[in-house]
Amino acid sequence: MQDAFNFDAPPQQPASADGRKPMGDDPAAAIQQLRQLLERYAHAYYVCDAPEVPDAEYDRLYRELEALEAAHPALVTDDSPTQRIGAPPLSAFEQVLHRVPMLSINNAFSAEEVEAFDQRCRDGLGLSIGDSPIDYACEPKFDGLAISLVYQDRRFVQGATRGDGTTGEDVTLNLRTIHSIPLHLSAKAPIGRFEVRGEVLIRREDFARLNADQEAAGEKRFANPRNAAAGSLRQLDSAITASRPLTFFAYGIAGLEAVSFTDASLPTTQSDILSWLATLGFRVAETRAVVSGAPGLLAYYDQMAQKRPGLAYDIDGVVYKVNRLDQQVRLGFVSRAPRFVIAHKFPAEEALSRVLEIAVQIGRTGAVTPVARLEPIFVGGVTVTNATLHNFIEIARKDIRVGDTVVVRRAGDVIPEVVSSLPDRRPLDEHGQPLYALMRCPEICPECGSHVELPPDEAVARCTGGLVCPAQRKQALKHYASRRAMDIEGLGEKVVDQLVEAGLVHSPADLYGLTVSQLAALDRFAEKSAENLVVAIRRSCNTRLERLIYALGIRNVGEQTAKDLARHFGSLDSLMSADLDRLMQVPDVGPVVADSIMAFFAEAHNREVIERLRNAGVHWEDVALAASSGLLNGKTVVLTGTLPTLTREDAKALVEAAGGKVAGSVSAKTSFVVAGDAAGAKLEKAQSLGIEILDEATFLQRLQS
Ligand code: 9MJ
Repeated sequence: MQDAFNFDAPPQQPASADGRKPMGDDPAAAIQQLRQLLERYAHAYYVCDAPEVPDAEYDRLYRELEALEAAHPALVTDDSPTQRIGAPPLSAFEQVLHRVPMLSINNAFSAEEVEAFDQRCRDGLGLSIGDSPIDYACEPKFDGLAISLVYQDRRFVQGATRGDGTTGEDVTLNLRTIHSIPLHLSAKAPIGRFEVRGEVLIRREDFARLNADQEAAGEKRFANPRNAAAGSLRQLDSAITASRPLTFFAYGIAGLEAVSFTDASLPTTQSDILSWLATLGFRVAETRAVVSGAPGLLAYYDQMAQKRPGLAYDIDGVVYKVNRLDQQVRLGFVSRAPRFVIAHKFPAEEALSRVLEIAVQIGRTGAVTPVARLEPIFVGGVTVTNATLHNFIEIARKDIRVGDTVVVRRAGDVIPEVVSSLPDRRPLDEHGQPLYALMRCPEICPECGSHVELPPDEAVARCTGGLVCPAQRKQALKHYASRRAMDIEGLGEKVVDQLVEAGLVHSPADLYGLTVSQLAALDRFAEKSAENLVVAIRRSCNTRLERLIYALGIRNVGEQTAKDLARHFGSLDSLMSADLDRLMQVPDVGPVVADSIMAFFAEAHNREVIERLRNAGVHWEDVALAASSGLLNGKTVVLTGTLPTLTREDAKALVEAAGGKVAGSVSAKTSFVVAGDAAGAKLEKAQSLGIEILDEATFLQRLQS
């Protein structure tokens, strides 16, 4: 159990903290009370997803029950919560003959087939055009294993798999370990024998955890939740089943006609049955609905297709059932399938194909991704010819090679992926050896020739050619121009796309050669915005070292690290020539960051980009060097108006880097004022106090002096 719990639990009685009455010397009554409490908490946790008490409280009561049962073995019954941990292993499963066969249901794959189903039901019920539409109960189609649970006088006595529909396997001991299967039913349930039908499955988050645990234990991962559920239910050792996070959803009953109801009448519709099962303590689909006619069915299908990715469990379609049970009886069966039910399947999410080639793709951020080129395959509702293999560790783990027959998965709008390979269909050479070797991660980026690095403990390899790699060009330029980097106003995502696509810009240095007429020739570019952009680009020529370092887009070097590096090294040249030891002297720079910096400057491409920026007139060193000189130690500076190239933030940083302080208002203590356009009251005050006033150019000169 996990820790989130609901504090709205019913008020507790004063008798004890958990509301139990003292039982004196009556162990049977004490056991009974403990079981009831534990069942209530387990129901809240496993069926309602709304825990009433913290796990520790459940565990405490559970241990108390265990101790009492150990002291009084005669009082142990097989419906006690302590019996969910599994029984001694079986040598084989017994066969079970289903008293009421577990029928298969027909499938529909299109709206036309659903409309035809509705028409068949109408015909079967003798309804004509003027008659009302049929009401249908709609449910998700769980992608698990069909199970039948027999309750005799409210106690769970036998559970079986569907098998061939007539005979299944007795998996009672395994099913007993599933917390969402009630071991006995409340007094609301009828006396006598009836069956609850439903599906055993593993929820997605439980599946992810299960596979992580499998991996940690060095065991094989399961291909999907359905396989994991099937494997778990087929264990002869129910202790193994008990360790698996299985869930049961109920969707029907069988044999109810034969039972006697004490305080309730028989349900008359499928939707009543589901509500009734919920009151008996079973989990039923939250997303069920009653709809009218074929349009209602199709609307429900669309709704569920939308909801599907967000559901806690896998579904492979929806199920439509004529809601009224009397109408179901009138419709009857045709060749082992009920006429009143149909499953409307989602397009299959998995299909087989063959790997023709494995290509390497470089993502916008430099991630090196192997991609399988496939024989075209229709899966998830579209034809797929490429599927991701994620990374080279995954390729090795799944052992996927060229020529292999593979399972391809396309779930919803998610990128298609290769899930697994069928090794026995692998093409072999004349010596029985695989025709193709396992593909390894390339050392050189196929797009730009830069080195590919695979940081230790990381699955994803990356091209180090950020600024020069065509695959990363747009992303690198967007970052270069961004506000916290070179701050080139007007050079946003769309403009970068246009510039790259028009072949005008390959690397950041190309920006500085752009002309107004080149820009104005681009789509949706007015003369004025072209002029503004050229001015903004020119302005960025005059920058600070830390901004440039950040703008280079070195992996693992964010804004703060860029600042730290600028302060520590003072010039780009000394940063570029620093070794690992020197880099790691910078506060907060560890081996990973230091490695990224070394790898970046080791690339000739990257050094060339920097050289080209210098040649294009971008400068950073001088200002930076002067700024760290302590020239303004003890000085107070006031900034006012709009400066021609520096932002307020930059100017402040320069003053501070040189040891000065920036004040918000002018006073006799002000050392000097830096004034730009539209400077107002502060400028006047400085003039009246006779304080020195500098423009930006003089201010920068002074820093460099
Ligand atoms: C599933 N698989 O979710 C039925 N099912 O009803 C639902 N299967 C079914 N109903 C009658 N929701 C036979 C099978």
